[in-house]
Amino acid sequence: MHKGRLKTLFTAVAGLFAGLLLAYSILSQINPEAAGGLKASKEGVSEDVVDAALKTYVPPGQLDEYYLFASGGHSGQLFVFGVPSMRRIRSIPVFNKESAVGYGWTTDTKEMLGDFDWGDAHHPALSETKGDYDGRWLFINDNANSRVARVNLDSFTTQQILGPVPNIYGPHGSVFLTPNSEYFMMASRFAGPIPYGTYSDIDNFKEDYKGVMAAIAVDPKDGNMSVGWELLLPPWSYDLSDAGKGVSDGWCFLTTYNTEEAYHLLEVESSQRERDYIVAINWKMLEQAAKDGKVKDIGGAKVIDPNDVPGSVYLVPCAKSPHGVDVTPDGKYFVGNGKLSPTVTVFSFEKFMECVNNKDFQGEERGFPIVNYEKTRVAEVEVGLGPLHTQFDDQGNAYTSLFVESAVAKWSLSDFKVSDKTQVHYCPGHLTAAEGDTVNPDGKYLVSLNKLAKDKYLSVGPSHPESMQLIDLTSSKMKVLYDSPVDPEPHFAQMIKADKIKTFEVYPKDETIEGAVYAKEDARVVRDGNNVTVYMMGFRSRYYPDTVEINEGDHVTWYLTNTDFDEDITHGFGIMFYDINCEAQPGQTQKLEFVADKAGVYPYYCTNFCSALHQEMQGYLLVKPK
Ligand code: CUK
Ligand code: CUA
Repeated sequence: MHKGRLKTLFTAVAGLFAGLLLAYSILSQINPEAAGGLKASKEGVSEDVVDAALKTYVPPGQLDEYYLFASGGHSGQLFVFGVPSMRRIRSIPVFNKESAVGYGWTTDTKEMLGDFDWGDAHHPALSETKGDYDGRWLFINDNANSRVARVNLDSFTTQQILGPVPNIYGPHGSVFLTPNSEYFMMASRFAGPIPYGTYSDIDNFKEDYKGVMAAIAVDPKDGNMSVGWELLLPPWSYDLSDAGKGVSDGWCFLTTYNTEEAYHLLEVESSQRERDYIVAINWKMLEQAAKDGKVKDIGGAKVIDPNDVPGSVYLVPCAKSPHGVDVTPDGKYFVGNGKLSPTVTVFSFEKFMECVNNKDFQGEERGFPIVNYEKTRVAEVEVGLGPLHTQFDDQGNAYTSLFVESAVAKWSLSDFKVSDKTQVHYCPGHLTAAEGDTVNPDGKYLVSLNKLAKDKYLSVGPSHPESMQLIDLTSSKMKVLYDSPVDPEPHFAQMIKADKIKTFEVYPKDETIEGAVYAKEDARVVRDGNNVTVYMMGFRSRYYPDTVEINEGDHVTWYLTNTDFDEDITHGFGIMFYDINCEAQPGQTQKLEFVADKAGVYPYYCTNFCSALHQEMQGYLLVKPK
């Protein structure tokens, strides 16, 4: 276009814009609501609804303020939402196969998943530096197969699965990190004979079945997980727990139920006692003991018998079959959520240490001193029925989920009184506040993870989705802003300020990557006996090579490099009838392996819509019969 005409066009557009701006400002002076439009056009809609809409609506072109990472329970995956819009942005496969991205088909991910096609992902935990989320990694446990995974937050992909971690049957009491991500802990739900595979009659439960807590070491450079050491515990059940911080750094706190040590009819038998315990563990002392070699090898792990390290484990009585335990942002208190008692019990760490130092004990159980309850406890907050978990805001308030009452209770850490309660629909398990388990919570938002949705969404048959509700924390009264349905089944979530996460856009070109091909001249098929290696390149909108001829019975290794170094240009790759499928993100190289056990002609094609000629991105695998 001619320069002069461009200038005229520009002036015209600028003029139009200025005119609009003027009209807008005049209009807003006459009637400030007219500019917003919403109030004017939605007659009969209450102020509350308008307020909720304005607080949650993120217009096109704008981004959410927080990431919400919710576990997918027995779907094995992790869901990523934006807050406040509650839009689901992504699902990240972790313990499940996911054909959308070929997770569980590529060589790497197949190896990571190992013997299991599913997992039960419960408790995501973001990595921390000085007790604050640092946005680097997310760790999550698999209750079903005693594993744990690391998701790297620069690519939102699972990069490591560790396990089964030795000796832990069902690590429900995980994942929670120490303040500098030195370790995260995993504690067992089921007591069992160790190591795995050991047989012992169920009547030997009290003697032969063990509870175990593992300390998983995290490499500060790359997040690599390894089993540090383990601690033997009584055959009780441990629930999601927390690490000390600030004044209580160096300790961690596990809640227990079934201190009755029942192994039949748990529903009745494990609910006999008025109080179970919070188990207080000096992990720094145990770390030292492990360094000093006070360990036995059991199942390939370094296992510490707490009898060999006196002063490392204490019991704090807590009512009744407590569920989660949570440490306040300043680390001064740890709070036990009563589950079968309508209370949250608040314990002072300072008082706990006084009891420990003065040996102020009220007995012992299984060789562990029980600290003086009356002295350690500072409050029993009457929150309501079925308290399960607690999170915190930036104003000195705590929020406790009430499963039985279908509510969230807000209470104060200064006077330990309930100041507000809001109904949620229905039956919340966990809740998560913005950075609400760090040393520096943001307040602002709380998400209640409700187990039942019932009538809240269009019906989809007898089983309904789970429901997450966004709650506004910016005023003294909590307000439910938004309902978001979600697939089974979030157990816990973490909410992190969006700008803490730094993603990359394309995989960098790197000639040292196994099998990578960056030029079409280098794309090739190499035969060595009956081993065939395909070095394939995908580039809009073609595969190089687009026919591959092999023989029936060949062992095939197939590399695919996506050489579109352009944000969001992902190519897929599926071979018909061979159950082969993956994707290669921009710049990425993937590896697939299979045996060509069927002769015939098998089209392959790009599964991921990548350009106007995406449909042309295809080829043929020709398998000659023997
Ligand atoms: S546990 Cu507490 S409600 Cu698996 Cu975290 Cu579910
Ligand atoms: Cu490449 Cu579609």
